[in-house]
Amino acid sequence: MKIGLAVAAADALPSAFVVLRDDLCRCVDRCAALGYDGVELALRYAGEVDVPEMKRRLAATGLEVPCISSGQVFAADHLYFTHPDPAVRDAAVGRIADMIRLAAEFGAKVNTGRVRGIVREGETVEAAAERYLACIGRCADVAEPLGVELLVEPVNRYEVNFINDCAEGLEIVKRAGRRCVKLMPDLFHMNIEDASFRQAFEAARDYIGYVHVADSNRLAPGWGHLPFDEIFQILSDIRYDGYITAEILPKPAPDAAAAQAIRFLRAGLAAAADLRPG
Ligand code: LER
Ligand code: MN
Repeated sequence: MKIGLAVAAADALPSAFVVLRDDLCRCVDRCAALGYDGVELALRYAGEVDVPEMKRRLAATGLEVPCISSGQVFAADHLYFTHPDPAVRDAAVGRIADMIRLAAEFGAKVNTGRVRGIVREGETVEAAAERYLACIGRCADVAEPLGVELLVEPVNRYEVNFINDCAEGLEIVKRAGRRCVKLMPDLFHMNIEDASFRQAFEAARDYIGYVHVADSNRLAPGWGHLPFDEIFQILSDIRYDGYITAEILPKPAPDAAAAQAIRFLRAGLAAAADLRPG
């Protein structure tokens, strides 16, 4: 498993749940100094990234961009896949398609997170699901030839009212029926929505493309009350070998939180590997 950190540009809104807000290339240098393997870029527009300069920073540091995330497209611009207005859906798909083309430059995945949208008052979950699936299908048409995976992230009920737990995420991934569409469990949301970490991870084991980690309070792992020893063991048991990326709040201070996350996650993964039967 590799360890990433979610970051955003200096002007990102508070609704981008990231620990570092800085020039994106400087974020890469800061993550490298802390010992991370990768940097997840939380973007509003694909055009925020200076591709040649970012590639130079990645080559110089040996870091990767494993994922581009897109929550600000929903939170800042209110564009989403379940919207009743086709023009809004088209704009959301267009923004994600640009991020897919950007992700292809880096071998990254694209998290479609909150861009999934909501079930609006007076509408049914099924109507939302149908609009959502049509949009994900259009994104998959762009992503598949480029070899980019699209991630579906269950998000807790206090942020959206559609695709909240891993079972709902898994069902929609299966309904999408596209090999590039994968599930992205996030421990923070799972702690609210899923009855059992083990049951949820085991049910989804063949569909997981990426994992977000935070503690129960969205602070760095180790600073809340999630059962991390058990979670590391589950990830090892299901043979998950992708990225776990810390999506945490910049508290008590960005660098202290980022340092705690990498220290805690490296130690926990090493201990779980030691316990793994050969
Ligand atoms: C994003 O990864 C996330 O976890 C949400 O809470 C907000 O988009
Ligand atoms: Mn997340």
